[in-house]
Amino acid sequence: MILNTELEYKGNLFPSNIISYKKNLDTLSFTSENNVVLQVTVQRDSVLRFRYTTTGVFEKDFSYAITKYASRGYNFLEVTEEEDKYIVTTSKLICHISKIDMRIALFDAKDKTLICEDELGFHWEESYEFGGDIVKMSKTAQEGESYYGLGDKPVDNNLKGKRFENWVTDSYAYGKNTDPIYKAIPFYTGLHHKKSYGIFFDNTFRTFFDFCHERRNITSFWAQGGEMNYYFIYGPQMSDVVSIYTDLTGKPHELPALWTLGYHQCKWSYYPESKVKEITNEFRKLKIPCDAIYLDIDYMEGFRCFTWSKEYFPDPKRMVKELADNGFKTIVIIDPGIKIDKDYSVYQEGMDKDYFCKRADGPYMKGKVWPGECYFPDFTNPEVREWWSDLFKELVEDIGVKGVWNDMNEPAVMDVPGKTFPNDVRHDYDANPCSHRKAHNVYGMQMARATYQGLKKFAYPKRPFVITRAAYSGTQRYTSSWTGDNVASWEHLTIANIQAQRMCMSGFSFIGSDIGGFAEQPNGELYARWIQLGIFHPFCRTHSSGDHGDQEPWAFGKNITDVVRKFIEIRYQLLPYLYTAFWRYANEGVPILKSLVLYDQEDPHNHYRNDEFVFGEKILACPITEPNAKGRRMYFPFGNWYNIWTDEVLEGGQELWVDADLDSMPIFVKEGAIIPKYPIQQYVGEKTIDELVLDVYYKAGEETSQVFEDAQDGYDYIKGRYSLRNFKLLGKKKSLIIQQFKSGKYITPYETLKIKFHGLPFNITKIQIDNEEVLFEDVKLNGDNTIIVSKEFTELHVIS
Ligand code: MIG
Repeated sequence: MILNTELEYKGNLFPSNIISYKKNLDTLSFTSENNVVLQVTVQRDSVLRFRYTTTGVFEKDFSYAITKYASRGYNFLEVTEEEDKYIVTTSKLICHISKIDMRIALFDAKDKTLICEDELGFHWEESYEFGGDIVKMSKTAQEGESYYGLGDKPVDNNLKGKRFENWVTDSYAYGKNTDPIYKAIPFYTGLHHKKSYGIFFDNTFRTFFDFCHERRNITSFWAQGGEMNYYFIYGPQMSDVVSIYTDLTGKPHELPALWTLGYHQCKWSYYPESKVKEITNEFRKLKIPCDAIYLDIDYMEGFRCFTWSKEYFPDPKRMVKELADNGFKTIVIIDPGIKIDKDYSVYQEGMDKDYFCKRADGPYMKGKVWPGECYFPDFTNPEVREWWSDLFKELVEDIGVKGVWNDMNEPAVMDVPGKTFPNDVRHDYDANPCSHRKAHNVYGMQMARATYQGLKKFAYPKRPFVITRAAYSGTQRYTSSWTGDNVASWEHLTIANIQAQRMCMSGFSFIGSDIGGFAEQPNGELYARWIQLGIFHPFCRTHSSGDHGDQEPWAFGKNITDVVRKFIEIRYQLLPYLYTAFWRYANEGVPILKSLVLYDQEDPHNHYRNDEFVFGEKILACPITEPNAKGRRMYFPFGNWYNIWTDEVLEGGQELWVDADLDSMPIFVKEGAIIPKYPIQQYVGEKTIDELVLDVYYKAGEETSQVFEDAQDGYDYIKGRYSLRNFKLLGKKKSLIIQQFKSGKYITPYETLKIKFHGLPFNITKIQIDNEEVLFEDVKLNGDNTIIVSKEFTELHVIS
């Protein structure tokens, strides 16, 4: 049995037989004889919400995770009654609800196969200590079932056989299998018989998930309080499950400004101003592209948030401007702890307005963090969030800071057991007053949200940029994130790879790791290999604890600097490709990184792969995660793949050796793909883009590709000022056709496309654009099969 309390007063309790059923629009309520109510809400044809109470009445329905923009509505809904069960049918799902015990079974509406089935189903224990229930759910694992998701867990992709806990925790130098760490994302996907579904357990208390660990064929989840309240999402494609989960908990509210996808440099800490300048100038001198420079806690006066050290940064506004003139955006850290200091205005205001968290019996929640003894704003109070957002006025509007980094927002407290607030601390929880047991997992999320509101207000008409360490489901609407305090080890490079993939399949794509490792020191080889992985992460930043020496791209000698530069340049060339992937993520919830299982769930080899992943739609990457490697074996998913370094084509569905000395890495492009590229820039906006490069990879057959562009910042794209190129490629033995369908009102700054053909099986003898033959001189056809054509073409034929 699932044991999570020592207070076995009554043991597990179960719903008894259903005695009544009511339907109210999309919500069906079933009441049992012992007063359990199960509410089934049909959110969409493929999404059912299950909510239980054991007292006959529900508490107010409130969630920080679910966005008000979530899609709702279904095509078909029918409820029928049989002797032993109710049957709820939508166009995608059939749900059986057993009359004797409320147990659930879910089936695919089309082929009637079983997708997910309760074992004991919903059950609970009464919580003597806190009141309410410890709510539990158990389901039967299906034959060959695998499990994925759960946010930042530093374990292999497939979660089967393991148990996890969600309680956001400051986890300095965590390791493989450390649990829990910084994030609480109680969402997983199950996969069996080539069909995938997801479960989002929207409960902010400490939650637990067991995937066939305690009992081989049982998957269960439970929480220390609150409601059994979960969403069942049906695919059957895992990529659809993830998109639907992301739709439910929210896509980013705006696209990231393009510069945020550049390379970022960070350290604890760069100070004083002269050091910051030395670093930024070195980037320009060595021609290593970089867009952002970070100031960690030492920029403040005694670690007081919203202040500057007069000694180290006498004139921040001038400095930030000078950095901006050199192409650097300044990003500063802001922690939640506010120093207890009666001469400090943020503290005074917080006290006057009664905005700090308090203990159950009235005293303030006092805790030690960097500034010494602190109080902590209650970010679960909307009024506090509003106040907090206004505190950014000077930093952002006046000084010109372009992004804010929220750290320690688990919240972390030093020198206390549990490293966080005690359970009795009170929170507003948007007018649903509660203890820290319920608010803990969302505290950091609400801080990041308040910070986001501030940036949004004061950066306007530019887009906000926030980065957070702690997160709960839904935090992806407001901010980017990193994986916390990792270690400079080869094992951690592997962990970073899996964590980024896992976050992407948990609805949170704007993620990266501290490149090179935060704790301890990498050698040059490890740093270079980490950069190679890092350029394929949506958020790309080097960061280190700084107590062990330098961790800039040039800190490991010229050979390493050259490798690092080469890969950061690849990132900058791929910016339009990555931006298009972000647009798909922000628009449709499509994850930016796709683990192989998510890319192709039909191939059972993919169910246990960890290292290879697809970046965007078309690029397959696999980092080297061992020292002294000249290459590695990797698995290729089905399809044909071009090696980007050699244009050699490899057939998927097999494991192969790939050469990759230290200056290389296994990177492949799917055949038929059209990959857009910008010229190398030292920072976004350095150059006017006067030509878009399209790398076209021949395929015998059809393939579509997209390129999304806009002003790279600001909100005009929402009003239709974007440029979307939809390409359709059709390759035949002796010809290749590319059709272009354009939409959007944004006029790109370039007039021409430079098209580079890879793998053409014939020599070009004729070229037609929009059905007219053109002269080779006019398109500048050269020896490497590159042509230059007007960006407006609608159909391009190259013919043998
Ligand atoms: O107790 O601000 O994860 O990125 O450099 C350490 C100092 C506090 C932890 C963060 C790390 C940051 C560091 N912080």
